[in-house]
Amino acid sequence: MVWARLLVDECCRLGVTYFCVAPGSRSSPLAEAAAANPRVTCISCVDERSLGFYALGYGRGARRPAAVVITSGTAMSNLLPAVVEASQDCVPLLILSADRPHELRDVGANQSINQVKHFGSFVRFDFDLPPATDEVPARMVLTTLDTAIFRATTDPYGPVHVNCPFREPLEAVRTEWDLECLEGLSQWMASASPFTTYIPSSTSSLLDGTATLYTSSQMKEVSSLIASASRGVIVAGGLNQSQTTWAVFKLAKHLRWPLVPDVLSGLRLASKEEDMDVKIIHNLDHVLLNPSLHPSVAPDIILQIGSRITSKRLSQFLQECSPRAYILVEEHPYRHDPGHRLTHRIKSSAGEFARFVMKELTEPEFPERCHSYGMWLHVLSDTVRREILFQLQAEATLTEPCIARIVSSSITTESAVFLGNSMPIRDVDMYADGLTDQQSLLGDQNLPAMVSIGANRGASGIDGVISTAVGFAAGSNKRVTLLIGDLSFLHDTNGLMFLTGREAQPPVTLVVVNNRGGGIFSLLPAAGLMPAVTFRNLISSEHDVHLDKLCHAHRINHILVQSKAELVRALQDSRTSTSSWVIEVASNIQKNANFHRFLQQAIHCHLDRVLPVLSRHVSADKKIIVAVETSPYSFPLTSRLTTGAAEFYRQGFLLRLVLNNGFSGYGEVAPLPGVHEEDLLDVEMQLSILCGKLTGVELPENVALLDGSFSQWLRTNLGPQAETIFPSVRCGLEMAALEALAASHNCSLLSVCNGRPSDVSICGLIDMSEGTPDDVASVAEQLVHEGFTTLKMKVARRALPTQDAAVVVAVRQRVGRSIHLRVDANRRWTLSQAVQFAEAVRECDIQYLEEPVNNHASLPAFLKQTQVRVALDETIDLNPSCFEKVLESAPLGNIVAAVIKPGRLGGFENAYMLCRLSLNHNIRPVISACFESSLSLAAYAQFAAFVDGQSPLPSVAHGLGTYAWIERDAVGRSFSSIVNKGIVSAGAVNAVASTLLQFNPPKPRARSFTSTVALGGYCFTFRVVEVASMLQEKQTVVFLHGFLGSAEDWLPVMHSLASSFRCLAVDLPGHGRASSVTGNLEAEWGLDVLSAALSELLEQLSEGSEIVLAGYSMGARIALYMALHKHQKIRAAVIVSGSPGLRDKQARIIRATQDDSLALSLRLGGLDNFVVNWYKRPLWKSLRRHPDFKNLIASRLAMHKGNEVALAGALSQLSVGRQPCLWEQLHTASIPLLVVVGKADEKFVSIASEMVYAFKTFDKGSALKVVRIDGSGHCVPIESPLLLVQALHSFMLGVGLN
Ligand SMILES: Cc1ncc(C[n+]2csc(CCOP(=O)(O)OP(=O)(O)O)c2C)c(N)n1
Ligand SMILES: [Mg+2]
Repeated sequence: MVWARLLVDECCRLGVTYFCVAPGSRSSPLAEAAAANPRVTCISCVDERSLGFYALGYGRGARRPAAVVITSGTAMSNLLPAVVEASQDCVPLLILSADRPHELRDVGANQSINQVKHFGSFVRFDFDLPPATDEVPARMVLTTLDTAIFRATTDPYGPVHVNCPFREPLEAVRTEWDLECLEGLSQWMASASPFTTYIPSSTSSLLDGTATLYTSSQMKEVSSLIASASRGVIVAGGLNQSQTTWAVFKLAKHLRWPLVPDVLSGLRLASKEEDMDVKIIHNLDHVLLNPSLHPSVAPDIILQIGSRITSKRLSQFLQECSPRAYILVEEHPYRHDPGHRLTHRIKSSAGEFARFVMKELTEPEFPERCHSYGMWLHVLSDTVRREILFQLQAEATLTEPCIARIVSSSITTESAVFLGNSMPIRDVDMYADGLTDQQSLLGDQNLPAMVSIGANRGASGIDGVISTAVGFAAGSNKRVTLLIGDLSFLHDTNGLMFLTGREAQPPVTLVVVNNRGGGIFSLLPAAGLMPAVTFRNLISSEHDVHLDKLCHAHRINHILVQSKAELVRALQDSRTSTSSWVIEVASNIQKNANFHRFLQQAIHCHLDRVLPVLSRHVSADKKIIVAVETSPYSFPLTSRLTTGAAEFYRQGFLLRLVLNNGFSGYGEVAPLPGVHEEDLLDVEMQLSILCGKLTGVELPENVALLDGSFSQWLRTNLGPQAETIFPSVRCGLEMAALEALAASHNCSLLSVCNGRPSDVSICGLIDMSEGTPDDVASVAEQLVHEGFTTLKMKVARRALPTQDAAVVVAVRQRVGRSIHLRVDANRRWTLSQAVQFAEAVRECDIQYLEEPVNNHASLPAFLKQTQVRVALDETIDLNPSCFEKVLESAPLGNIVAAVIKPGRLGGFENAYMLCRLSLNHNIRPVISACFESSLSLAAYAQFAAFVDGQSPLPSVAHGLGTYAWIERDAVGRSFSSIVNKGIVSAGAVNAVASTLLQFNPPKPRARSFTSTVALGGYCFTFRVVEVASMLQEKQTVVFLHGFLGSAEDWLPVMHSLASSFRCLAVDLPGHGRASSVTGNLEAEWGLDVLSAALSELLEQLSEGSEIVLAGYSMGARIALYMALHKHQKIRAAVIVSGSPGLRDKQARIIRATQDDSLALSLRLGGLDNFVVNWYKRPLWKSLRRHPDFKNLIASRLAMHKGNEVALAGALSQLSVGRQPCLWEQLHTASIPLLVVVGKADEKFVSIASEMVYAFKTFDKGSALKVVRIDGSGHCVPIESPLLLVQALHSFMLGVGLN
């Protein structure tokens, strides 16, 4: 009765209120329900044939269906003539036939015939409901009827049939039902609307194919629902065209809703260079592993575009999260609603729908209500993404998730990918990363670059996959990479025949994950519940087929790969090959199942660890960095450093990072000679640029996650050059940032990272380069007396290893067995020396020997020969990837500790990654200092407490005993004062930073002035910006900017070089605020006239000293011209992204004309248009993605507003087409030239190579040096000042300046 009433009620809600009821018993529940419903009109007739025609007539007249209620058996057969007519003439009609339940079918039961699909092809929709039961959600009855009526009433209209089996008793008697089956119905019960509202799109104009109008009030309802969302999410299911995908992307951007992409949407593998306005949630699937997060990630409105979702976890979550509305947009009319949850079903293309919503909901009415929800999803997904990356990297062997990741990373936008069913498609969905810049070969249009992607997900068969993929390659005319399982491969080996003998068709690379069976089944709960043999033979179908021989039979290239590196190489090789390849990747079902479980567990734990920080990240007030200042320090040491450096003092910089909330954090940058590659001057230059660049930037709370978010933050704000920050600088910045956050929350660095305060034990450090064994033993005894239980001694300091050993033996005898003794050889011994030492201290029970040998290749041999426990230090400092190599080759178990120095490794985040890597191998991390001040020691102690708290192994003493070397500190309260018996409480170190003693940031030193040069009827007024060196008698560097630029472009570089050079920058005519040319205005002033004027200016500016002239782009051409015209004051020239001009006369004429017309467009079309179009050129591809780009545009507009005519003049006069070609003169240069180009600036990279060639031809190569700057395109001074400064500085040193 419940179902009958639901059916009748839903009919009424859908406008079907006219019921034609034939007599019968089985149909009595429906008849009764119809009669009981006040909205229903019933009519009856004993002849079902007549009743059918009567209903047909009603449908013809009303253009909406009548419902025919009919009993089982031939009663319904009598409806066939009416159904046929309705079908042929497109008249809506609904047949509700009662039936026997399944157990009474085909058993000779009375009045029972086969009613399923009774009307054959004459109905538009046909469905056999299950017998009414409480085991199925009741809403399924409603969605079935909604679909049926929709199909009956949309083109082509026609009859539909719902077969309704009823079990006895048929009369309305009370039975116990589990009310759970009514779940999800409350909204329906409270309203008068159908459960799922179907909305067809009506194309009003077929001619242009775009103008689709949704006029219905239902669409108004949809748009107001969208507008009311506060936790709206767009789910992009399988979409099959890039246009569709972009429509979804634009819609997400417009609504500012987070976008969850399925792997088949194209957006899951889209470019990683994220448009900041769209939050793409790549890893929601794994976020959902934490059920505790479900309430906070649950949306209130789901807008799903494209119905197929690969992830079962995501699909289930969407079914169960009870949104206010669940809207599905899909072009076909079918019911894709496995959970029976859709509230709105829009039959439409994504493009039409997106256009409608964007038109309906315009910007001002649409506040950023969903912003914080989107942020939340994004930070969760992002930290999961990083954790996945970490775990995949940390696992040395090639796992199936890693295969999916490597394969997805090998695809470019020029190729396509096809995904086999079972685990391949799921692994790519879960573990792929977005495309990198190198993979996006199609240029950018402010839309994400995407690869074409295909899969057979209609029925998800493992059959015919190879054949489909080869056909996909032919159809899309692209090289295809197919990722496929071994069983799927075997299922379609005939498909291999398509790979040979196809003329001029794109090749296919088949990556076969051979786990020798159906790996997917081992991931199911049933796997462990069945006898193993049954499972192997009948479920996972394990086999031992030789795939190589199958390939051989088909004459197809085959390669077997076992490791990450081999897979990467095989994919690279196949990409450049013109034939198809089968890359067989060896895997193992059990290992794969274990790794999947491990990965999911790791992500679960990771989320637990980071959640408090993430919650703060989305809820805390915005923190803006208002200043980053540095102050140099120098403090005396008690004795010489153990690194062997000669000095008795320590130098570095203190860093203060001030936030807009008034709180500050302090950091320390102190490169240690002999340990760091950078020196003080290097870090000073970087700091000067970084302090400027980070001012005004938001400091997000998630930098405290220690999961890679700090790196991401640097990259977001500094662009690719962030990778080039020196480790000591990076560590100081991170320390200051974390301390500033800690200060804002009135807590410690430790708790800002969500660590628990605990005691940190510290190891006493003994320098034993001098003194007798007895002397050293006395020092050790003293330290033990102070409370230390672990001591570390520097060995390899004496002439013979046996002498070092003698000291260790003496110490051991003096301090007794209860004290841990470590020794550190700092890679000073050969293998045989180290072995000699190890033999001599065999009885000393050394905790570990750090870095025994001078070459890490001989470490395995040392471990084999001696059985001594070893710790790694410099080996991991030099290159963390060495760690993996050492672990691969060394017998495990004997490497027991890793010495981890945040100062050397580039900060806490990097250090923590290494800690986790070592912990994965049961190696204990020992946090150590590089002889920094107490400020760093306090931070390191908290970090050590954090690491101990995350480690499953018992903690060991950390290497912070260097405080004993500090004689006078940079902070008032020294670290030594809080160390008690070799232990420091992480809770107590908090106070150290607040007692900073000296902090004197140097004042900014820029000024500007104008200088006038009169020359042959012209009067040039130049505005000059000067950043003076603090020191006297320094060389002068004069900078010239590029077109549209100004002297200010060079300020970061100038500040950075200011401690070594006097730096000046000139505004070129037409640019900047005050520079101008007056006088002979009719005549042309070209490069030659300007150069003469600049020569005169240099004369004025030089103050008698020589000058280095550095120019960028247009400025570079001027600098080169002047350099080649032998201006006597110019000592050297730097050409950044510059060229010697055009060789071909015709090309020069064309270029001059082009520049003239550009100049005209600037004058007529205005500055705004001009600037926008100028930066759309391919030359600026990487600049457009640089974080400074938006500011750059704003400053260009502000700088040149009102100055268009002069600017246009400069564009014409200084056109490459008007300047003389300098190629032939290059070899005449008599001063050193430095040519700098961005590596991504292909055009100028090749110009630079040609310049070298032009030089070499005349045997002068040594005077022209080319530097290619990593991570930069054309605009090097903006994109990569950090590396540019280094290049300039070393060039100037090289040519004997400074
Ligand atoms: C034609 C067909 N038969 C059977 C299935 C059921 N099925 C789904 S996955 C799978 C195992 C696939 O094994 P493999 O291709 O090696 O992938 P793996 O599970 O190892 O990732 C099977 C038999 C199917 N989807 N299609
Ligand atoms: Mg398999």
